[in-house]
Amino acid sequence: MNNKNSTINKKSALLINPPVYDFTAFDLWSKPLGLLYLSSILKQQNVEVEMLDYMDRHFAGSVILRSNKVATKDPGLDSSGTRFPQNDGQRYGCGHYLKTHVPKPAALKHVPRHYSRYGILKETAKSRLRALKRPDLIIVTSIMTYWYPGVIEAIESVRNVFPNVPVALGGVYATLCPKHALETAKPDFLVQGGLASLNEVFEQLAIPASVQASFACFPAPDYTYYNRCSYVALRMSMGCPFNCSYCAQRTLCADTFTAKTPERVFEEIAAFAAKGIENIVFYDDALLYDADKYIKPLLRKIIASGMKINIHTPNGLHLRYLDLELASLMKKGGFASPRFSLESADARLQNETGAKITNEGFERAVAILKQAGFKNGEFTIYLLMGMPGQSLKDVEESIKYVHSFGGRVSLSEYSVVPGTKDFQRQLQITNYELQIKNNKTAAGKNYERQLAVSTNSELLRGAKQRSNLDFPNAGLPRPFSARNDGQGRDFANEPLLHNKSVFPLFETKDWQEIMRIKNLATKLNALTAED
Ligand code: B12
Ligand code: SF4
Repeated sequence: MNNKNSTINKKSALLINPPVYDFTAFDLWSKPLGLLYLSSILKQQNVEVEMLDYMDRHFAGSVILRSNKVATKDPGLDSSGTRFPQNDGQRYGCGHYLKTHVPKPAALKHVPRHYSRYGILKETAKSRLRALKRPDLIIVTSIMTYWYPGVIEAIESVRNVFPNVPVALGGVYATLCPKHALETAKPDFLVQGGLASLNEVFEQLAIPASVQASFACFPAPDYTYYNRCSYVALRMSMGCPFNCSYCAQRTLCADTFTAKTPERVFEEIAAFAAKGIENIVFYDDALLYDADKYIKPLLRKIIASGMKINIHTPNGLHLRYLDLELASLMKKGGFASPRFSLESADARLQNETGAKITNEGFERAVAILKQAGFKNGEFTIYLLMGMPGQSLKDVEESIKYVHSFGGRVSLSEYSVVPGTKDFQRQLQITNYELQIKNNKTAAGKNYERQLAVSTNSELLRGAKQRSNLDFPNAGLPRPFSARNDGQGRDFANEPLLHNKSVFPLFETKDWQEIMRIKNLATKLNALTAED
């Protein structure tokens, strides 16, 4: 085949990371990693690829949308070759997005907070799109389910500029809410799950079906689209051996744990470090799993190479896999402020939600961290707030507990995520409540017993014992307690209600108490840092 023909026949794809609609958004090392892997895979198959990332914080200052021709430039440099500082005032490359206040959608009217659109402006995006050549396929990703308004906006914009080009939608929202996504965002086709289900995309782009799509064989993610890159996110592995009641990783990553070899991941990191990237961010669900085989050899290589990088783990690490050798390697290898998951210091909640850790395990791990050289305040512990059956008192006690061991606390507000055990339970409760509502005679004394039977959930029985509120309201998501209540508050069919800021399991009267507890965590963190 001559070169001219191969260029003419070359297929092209346009990748889109939509803007975000939310109460709050901050770039805590957030990149559309699925798309960036997909970009490398498509380029390997000789597909011409362009990308528009609405959430690129440094996009506004860029002169042209990067094309493949200039895409190999150092991501630490701007288009004129000037090196930019690795962050814009925030530590380790994190920072604020461009933000525009917008009206709250009906389903969120009851939440007393501003609602905003984050990301590059619609007009800027449109003019960038117009500067591109018509692709053969448009590939849109989606991250949080409750960010779907951005997906709708992106698909509408891209269809305006490129009518009749097929649009494929994938990612977390598409995988967890496929029916909603098909009906609401209306892509031409939807891809659920990881890259193992890429057949339809490959078909559109005339890629042979034989292409291997196991994560272990993925190339490095493609960061060539970014004029400035203050950090690089990647993964060593996909999957996790646990199956916690609030987590959808089994639905997203299938039931397998797959990892790249340490050699391969080291090469990826070394290549980024050579381009001036100082902050490496792991998105793994279980980065420390099977440590002797994966993370330990990787860290040994990083240490031996002498490269100076900071390693970040915004997705909490497993405390149970820590041993002294691993903690020492983490310290020497550049873990800046490792984040671990405890979620709650309440043994019963730990057990009921998946038993990934116990307090004994936590205390053992903290002792190891300290032995390895991590001081008080140099490690962060995630706690969940608002789990079913969890009272605010539980949260307060957990904060004090973590602090007493020298850990900084990062509070994560609980939300019900589709594709999880908690979501299924919630659905059962909601359906049961509806029955009660429609059949008043079933209410009353039988309610509690029937509820427990219908959900078969230890968790809910625990809710009654622990909460200060009167059952049956305790542990039940008030805003969701009736489906289709005329205000769109239907958590099963309205992903906006999966937003963590909705505080699904607390009543509005608790807001002040919630703020007090958040402030307590902040105050204790400041004290921990001074220790
Ligand atoms: C890393 C991570 C984060 C990072 C940032 C992620 C980001 N990019 O912005 C941080 C730590 C900041 C974060 C925060 C939170 N997260 Co989070 N996070 C994850 C995690 C572990 C990985 C997501 C990811 O990027 N994966 C990497 C890429 C490679 O995978 P991917 O995007 O799914 O793409 C794959 C395929 O779908 C495909 N693909 C992607 N797009 C497309 C498009 C097409 C067309 C095709 C063909 C294929 C394709 O390619 C990829 C390769 O297989 C997931 C769990 C998980 N295992 O997925 C939770 C997850 C997404 N997070 C979740 C939650 C709950 C949160 C928090 C709310 C936690 C909290 N209470 O504070 C916050 C919310 C932050 C906010 N601003 O609102 C939930 C989802 C909630 C929801 N309703 O959607 C998840 C699923 C975890 C869970 N609990 O089950 N998170
Ligand atoms: S251990 Fe973490 S990643 Fe694994 S299932 Fe539980 S919450 Fe999800």
